[in-house]
Amino acid sequence: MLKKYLSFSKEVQDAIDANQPIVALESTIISHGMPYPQNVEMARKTESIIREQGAVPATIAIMDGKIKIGLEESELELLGQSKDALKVSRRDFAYAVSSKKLGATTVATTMMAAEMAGIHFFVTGGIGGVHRGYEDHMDVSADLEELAHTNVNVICAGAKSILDLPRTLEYLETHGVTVVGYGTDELPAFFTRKSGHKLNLRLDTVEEIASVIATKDDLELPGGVLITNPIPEEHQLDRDYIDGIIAQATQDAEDQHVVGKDITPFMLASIVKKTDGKSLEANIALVYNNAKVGAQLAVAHHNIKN
Ligand code: PSU
Ligand code: MN
Repeated sequence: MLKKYLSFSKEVQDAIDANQPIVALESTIISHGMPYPQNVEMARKTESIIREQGAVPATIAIMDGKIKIGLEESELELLGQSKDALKVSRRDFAYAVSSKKLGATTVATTMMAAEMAGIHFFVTGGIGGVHRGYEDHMDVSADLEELAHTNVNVICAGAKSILDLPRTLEYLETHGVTVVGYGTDELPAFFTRKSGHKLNLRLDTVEEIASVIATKDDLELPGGVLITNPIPEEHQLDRDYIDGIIAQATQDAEDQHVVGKDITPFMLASIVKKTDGKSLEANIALVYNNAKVGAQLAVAHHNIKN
């Protein structure tokens, strides 16, 4: 039954048939995470970086009642330009498919679709988490719950300090999610390499991470491993500078009563504006770095399994 909803691009279908390593990519980062045309350029280049490392990219979205695994150029362009693509979280998934609307998948729903398609690695920029002020509004991204249950390993640059990072780590610990610092003792804070929050596990090679993942699967432990990969030194932003901008954007969101799923896109766009595009450059650079590491990890894991 599920099969009738999945639609594979030729490149991804060929990769499955040839048993090649595949890396999933999300589409909300394209439709709601970055402005056009930089978003489409980022999506294309991210895909080509994954190919250069010997893996096959599979950008995921919901279109015409299908869960698309791998997008054509024209489909990337459509998503990048669309003003009304739905931001599809787990609760929206069935509606987005049944209504045949254009749906951009978040970290949570990209994980769901990747698992349906048998893909176990997924590269993105940053994940959602526990929002600041949690004690008042209980806003926790569905991304965290998905990591707890769905067996897809996610490579990201940590989470932005628009979120409550210590609570995000606590939540992940409670739900049994292994969080790896790739070459770092601290949780990276997206725009900066450091956050001041210690991680429980640091690993310095993709082979070691692949081995943990392969063992986790042998042990039949559910959920995904979260690999946090710091932004390259030369692209990181000054911590005080970006924290100041984030504080202003947080205040704007509050003043304008932005709530629910609109908060993250609002904050991202506001930060890009307030930094004159500097945050966008950093964001794109860290995605490319994650694509490289994520593809290397998928290849290392593939080598263990084959
Ligand atoms: N963080 C980013 N860029 C993004 C997102 C988060 O730096 O594009 C998107 C991802 O798709 C993530 C989603 O899954 O926002 C989280 O939204 P929420 O906080 O509403 O769960
Ligand atoms: Mn939320």
